[in-house]
Amino acid sequence: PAEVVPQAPEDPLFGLMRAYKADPSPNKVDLGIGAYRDDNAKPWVLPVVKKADEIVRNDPEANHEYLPIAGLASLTSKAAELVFGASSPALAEKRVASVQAISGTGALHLGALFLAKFYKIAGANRTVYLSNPTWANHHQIFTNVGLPIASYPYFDKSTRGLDFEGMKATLRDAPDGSIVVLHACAHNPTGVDPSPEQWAELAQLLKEKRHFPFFDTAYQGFASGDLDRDASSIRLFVEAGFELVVAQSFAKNFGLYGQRAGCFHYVAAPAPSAAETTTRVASQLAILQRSEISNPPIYGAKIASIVLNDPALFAEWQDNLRTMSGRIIDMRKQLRSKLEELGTPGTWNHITDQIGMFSFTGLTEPQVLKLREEYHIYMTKNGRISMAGLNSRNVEYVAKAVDKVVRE
Ligand code: PLP
Ligand code: TYF
Repeated sequence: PAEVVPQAPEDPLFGLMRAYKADPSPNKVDLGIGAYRDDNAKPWVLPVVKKADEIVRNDPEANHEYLPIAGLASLTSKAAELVFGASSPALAEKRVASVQAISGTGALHLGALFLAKFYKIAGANRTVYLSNPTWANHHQIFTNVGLPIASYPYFDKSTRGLDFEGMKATLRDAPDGSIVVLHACAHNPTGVDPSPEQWAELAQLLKEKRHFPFFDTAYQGFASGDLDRDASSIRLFVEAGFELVVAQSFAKNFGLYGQRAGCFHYVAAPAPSAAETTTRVASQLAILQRSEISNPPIYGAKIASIVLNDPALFAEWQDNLRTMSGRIIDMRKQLRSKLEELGTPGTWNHITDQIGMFSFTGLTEPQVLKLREEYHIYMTKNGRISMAGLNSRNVEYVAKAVDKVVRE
């Protein structure tokens, strides 16, 4: 195929990372990639992950054998409890099939592949509706398996909040039985989530339209610091009796980015035959997994499993999650108050209203480029900043630079 392969453009996010690394300025600030940094701008190995890692290393029985096709059972069972709640009727009724995946991306891909192969139901539409904007990789993940994609309005530029009316109108007009991708919490890139009341309305709308919910949960516990609260959107839909799927990542909430730990979950709608349906689905997921990756990676899975299965370590994990989410919330407050003290033109309440890893600042592309060229502050061109890139030493510098470019 040599002569027909065109040069592909570099991934913009990784291009940004490279430009940051190459910048010799001592003042440079990385607000690009969505990875947690501590107050010293360093990656943070969660103390609980260090402990679990020690346990893995010191296990005299440990080896490097293959995991089963569906992954480490002690992980997938607890991962399901984490998303759906330990007392979820869906779990008790054996309506959940869980498969370990290559982090969130691999779980999304496995789900996309599963739907591409089996979502061929009379009267249902195969189009996948994505929020506008969404995590850029969503477009390629669904397109790669041959599913058509469309978008629903999500972000309201004027309020820098949710365009709820626009979202509902498009989902109402969409053909019945469309696939709808929803960010469970801490929407990437906007940091804007529906309220509990809005989630309830969405569940009702999707029910009426017989749409198929595909949840992406990459920030559970990372958004509010409360694992249950960050899973409440998914639990609401499960309670409403949907058949749905969930792509779950442990990259951010365990800081296990490069270990590629995650799970894919299928939930059958409540019915007398639901457990049997789930068994059939699990058998097909195993076949897809077999041809894609044979079996998932073991190391990060063991670490997450140890934490999820030990009550003391689990409590410590929750504490570590509160450390991360708390520092991010504190940075939101500081950035907003410094901009307000400077009297920077515009309103800045959205910085503290938005949640999770990111803030959609409203800065324009020329302002973003000026911040990069003149102040060595790196963010994506859409004005998204990774809040974790801010710390007690650079937040003032960033606020002053933003103030300058906004005034120009
Ligand atoms: N989905 C969303 C919305 C994300 O922001 C991310 C990571 O940034 C992912 C999924 C998947 O990440 P990973 O494959 O590293 O788990
Ligand atoms: O939005 C972000 O910052 C993420 C970061 O495999 C990321 O896209 C990078 C690599 C990856 C998953 C997520």
